[in-house]
Amino acid sequence: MDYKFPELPYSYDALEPYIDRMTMEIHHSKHHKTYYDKFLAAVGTTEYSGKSLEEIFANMSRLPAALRNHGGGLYNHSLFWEILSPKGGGPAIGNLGDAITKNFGSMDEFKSKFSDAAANRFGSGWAWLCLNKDGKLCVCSSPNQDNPLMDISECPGTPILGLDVWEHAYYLKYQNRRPEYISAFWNIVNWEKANENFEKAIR
Ligand code: MN3
Repeated sequence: MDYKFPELPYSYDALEPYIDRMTMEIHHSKHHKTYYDKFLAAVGTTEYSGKSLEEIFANMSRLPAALRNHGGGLYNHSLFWEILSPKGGGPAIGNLGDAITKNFGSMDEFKSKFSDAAANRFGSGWAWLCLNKDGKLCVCSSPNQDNPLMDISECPGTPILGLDVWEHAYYLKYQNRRPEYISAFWNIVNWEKANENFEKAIR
């Protein structure tokens, strides 16, 4: 397969004022691009060259750390850009909205749980909404560029929504105020895309 470095589905300034233009430009064109380049270099030396990221993640425990860090960085950011939108925000929609209410009690309960996972992740990492193998939604966080698709994950599942809580994702605008960045995130969540991810995951 061809590994793809995706264009953003909106302009660098489209998520203002919640995420500023300079953060988006550096995050996408430098950080994400570097994960992509280093992933290509790392995967090229293994038998996994050409395999899907999902297949690589399923065998992560047997593979070099460069694939974990850069493959994770490639996948996680590609998902992240898609679940953000300048037209986002509001409550979850469709079957995902129903499943959130069923699993967490209410949209507010879910948001609070997810926000806590994002705020309490020590150091760099991600917060996730996943569908686990029992068909239930769950919230968790992972360190560095790990994700729930990796066989080493403490919260295995299929990611529906992910939030980058590395400082590079928010420091220029929010400095040490990670909770402000997390609460701004809810204004730009692309629930249409998240619902698509959910529909694919439950199939
Ligand atoms: Mn990042």
